[in-house]
Amino acid sequence: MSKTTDYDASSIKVLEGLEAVRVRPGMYIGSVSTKGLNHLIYEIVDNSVDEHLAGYCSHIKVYLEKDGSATVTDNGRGIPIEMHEKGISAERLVFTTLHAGGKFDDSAYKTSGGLHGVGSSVVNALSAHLTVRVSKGGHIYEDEYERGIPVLELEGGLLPVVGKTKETGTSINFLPDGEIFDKTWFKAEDVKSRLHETAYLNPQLTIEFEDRRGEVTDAEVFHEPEGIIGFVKAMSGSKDAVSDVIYFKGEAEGISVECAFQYTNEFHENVMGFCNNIHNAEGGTHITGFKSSFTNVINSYARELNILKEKDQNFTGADVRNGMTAIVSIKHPDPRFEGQTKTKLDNQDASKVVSKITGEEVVRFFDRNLETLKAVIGCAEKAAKIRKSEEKAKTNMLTKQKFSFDSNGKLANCESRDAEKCEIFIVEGDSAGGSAKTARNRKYQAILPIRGKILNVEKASMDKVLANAEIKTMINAFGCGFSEGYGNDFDISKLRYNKIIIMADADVDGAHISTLLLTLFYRFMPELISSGHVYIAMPPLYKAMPSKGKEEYLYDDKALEKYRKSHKGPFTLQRYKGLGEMDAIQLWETTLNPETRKLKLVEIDDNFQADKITEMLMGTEVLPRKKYIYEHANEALLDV
Ligand code: TSJ
Repeated sequence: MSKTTDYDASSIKVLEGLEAVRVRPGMYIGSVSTKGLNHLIYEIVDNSVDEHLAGYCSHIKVYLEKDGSATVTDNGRGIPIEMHEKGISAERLVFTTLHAGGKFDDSAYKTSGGLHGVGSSVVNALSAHLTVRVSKGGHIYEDEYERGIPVLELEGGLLPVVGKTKETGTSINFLPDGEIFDKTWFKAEDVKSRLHETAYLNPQLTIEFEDRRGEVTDAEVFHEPEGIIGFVKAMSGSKDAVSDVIYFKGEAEGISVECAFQYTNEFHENVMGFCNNIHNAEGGTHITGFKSSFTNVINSYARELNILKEKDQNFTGADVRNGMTAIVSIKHPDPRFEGQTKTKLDNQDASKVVSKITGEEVVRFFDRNLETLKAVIGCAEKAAKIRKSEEKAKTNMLTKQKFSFDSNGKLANCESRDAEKCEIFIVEGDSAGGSAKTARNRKYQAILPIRGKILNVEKASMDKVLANAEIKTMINAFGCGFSEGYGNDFDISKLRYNKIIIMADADVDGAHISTLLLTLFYRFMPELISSGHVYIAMPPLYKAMPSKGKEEYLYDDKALEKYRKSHKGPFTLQRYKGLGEMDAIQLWETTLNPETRKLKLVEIDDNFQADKITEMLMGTEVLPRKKYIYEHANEALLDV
């Protein structure tokens, strides 16, 4: 084979690879929602973080530009530009070959891990336009792509020089492709939060952020020399601290482990796992190693100190972690992932190593800090006491529930037991609930009407939560139980419905009800959200009825504006004040029928941020909530 044919063959392969990304973007970046869009930035930034971990980069800049593009710049060595074996520059290979990211990378710990760490070629394939600037050896080189395909013809495979510089580094500017993404507006809050997280995990790194899209530029610098200690402090926030932040690290079998934790007077635990600086939303072996070892250590101390008597049962893991915020961050040379979203660490050696180091280091600390130990055991005792009284309440409630459940008959269940095909609609108001029961497909669609506002679980005590009729019915209907600090009885495999759809009016009250329900799910059944089972129905605001032609449902004011512009001739406009105003047929067409309805998947971009925001929006403190609401008043109400 001649050299040219070789090149042609490889370039065809490249096109096929990038095309696969464009056909199924979700496979590579999770989704084409705002979450997937933001993910493009993280994919690019992670490359610069790799360069930092290799020891060559101290600054990263991330700019959201006025034209909707994003620019990521680092002061590393600059992507290699020299000719590679196939007569194509190394830089081109990076941007056109799937999984090429690690090829030139000699650092032991690449950040890329799991489903999402597939790199720069994916971003390139999903960008309408991408420009690369590499500064090295006194020159600035440039290359360009459109939808993943190189724009420039290279002379002998060499990149054009566009300027001179004394610096080195890489700069990427990319514009996400509107043909691929639902919306192409990066969400600055989410991007900032993730960059901040990256700064905590890389204490020597400085990350500059600028949102240049508004009238005034929003600029922030993230530099967290305290590392994960600072991260835990931020997670604990203003909560009443029971202990200082405790920190330890260690290394074994080529795996390095770093942990920081703190206790506060709160009834939640928040333990976050990271592997090679990537957040593991579904946890995994490092987390189980940490938890099991920690539980053992606390129980042996409690026995030794005679706080647990011979007849007493051990504290449960959840008791021991009552009030704990913790980060477990490991570096693993060969991470494997499993789980619904491939974010659950699966390496068995990680569990062993983390467990061993945690055991040794926690004992070393508590041996020298008895007061802290006693305070921590105090938190566990409090939790155990509440757990025991609630176990009683729960047994009572579940036995009672079995009776009231069938007799009060509020839930109109579906006939099928095939969870994959079943849906449950949680409907605001008895009247909409009634119409929905008539309109639904009874085989696969269950309807649960709820009256008015449900209890705000963020403010209520556990026994109040469990006594609430609406909440009981939901827990019972979903079939998976619930989890809270005091024992995890939640089992997602028992879920009876593939989709849980919140159906509330498109007004302030409706949004409030949605928020209350989401708070309930987030606190007591978080896996429902993280594994993508929770949706919000988007009922239309208007129906346009032209004197000639077909009726049309319009879902927001933008759609109405468009309709007014494009529609010729007179039409009557009906405005829906609420779901209760629709008859069964309209309700079926607009909100129930899977063919025509609009649903919004509820996603949580960042656990840390979600936890903070939930607490702020639904908790007892009023001032921070006011501030947040003022600052976000112009955003879409349901854009969770
Ligand atoms: F991947 C990417 F193109 F998206 C990207 C890569 C984006 C950004 C913003 C930065 C980078 C990047 C890559 N920054 N630094 C590097 N470094 C290298 O690729 C590099 C340079 C030199 C050597 C060497 O062995 O000399 C090795 C590597 C991996």
